[in-house]
Amino acid sequence: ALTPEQVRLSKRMSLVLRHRPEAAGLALDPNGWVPVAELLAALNISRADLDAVVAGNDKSRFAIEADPGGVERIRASQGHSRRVNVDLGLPVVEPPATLFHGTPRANLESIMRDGLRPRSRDHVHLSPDVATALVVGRRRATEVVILEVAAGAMARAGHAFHRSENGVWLTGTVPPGMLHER
Ligand code: HQG
Repeated sequence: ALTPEQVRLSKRMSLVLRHRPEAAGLALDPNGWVPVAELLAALNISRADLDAVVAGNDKSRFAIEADPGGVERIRASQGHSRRVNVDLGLPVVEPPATLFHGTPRANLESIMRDGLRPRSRDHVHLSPDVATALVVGRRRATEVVILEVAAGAMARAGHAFHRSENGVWLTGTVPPGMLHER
């Protein structure tokens, strides 16, 4: 588990790599990557600090790889704001028949009317299992509902699905007819 200080750093990295790179004086490339050395300098942290947070992260939120020139780069695997305009370049993949979404019960009426919308993010985020969906919903409220999403039917109707490097399912919107409360 991460120390409280490492959790704070992880949240700052999420902010910078998903939502507000400019706040740290950074620019992400079109696929969301930034050179590791630039991130270290911008956040004034050591490589050991970074590696501890990347390796210890409960959801593997960050990915590090070498770019084609051998320079190490890092990005958030999912969760980006639409305003940063990142294309993760993930392939369209066939989803399982059912995916799940955990949300505060207070959202239910609106979701059943309008469907699931990405709001400020790039995609609607869906979970592969109920346990994960519960964790996602409980970030925001104690009373949560689990929605079953007819992902297989959506795919057949032409909706694109992607799976992030850390196993989160991403799609554009979920129409109300493809949802029901579990
Ligand atoms: C709700 C975390 C009313 C939606 C998680 C959610 C995930 C509606 C909230 C990732 C609605 C948006 C994303 C509608 C959607 N009416 N409410 N029509 N459509 N909503 O945070 O899925 O920890 O943008 O149900 O694990 O909660 O950051 O989405 O409650 O993977 O790595 O609007 O964030 O990952 O909230 O979470 P979010 P989310 P990290």
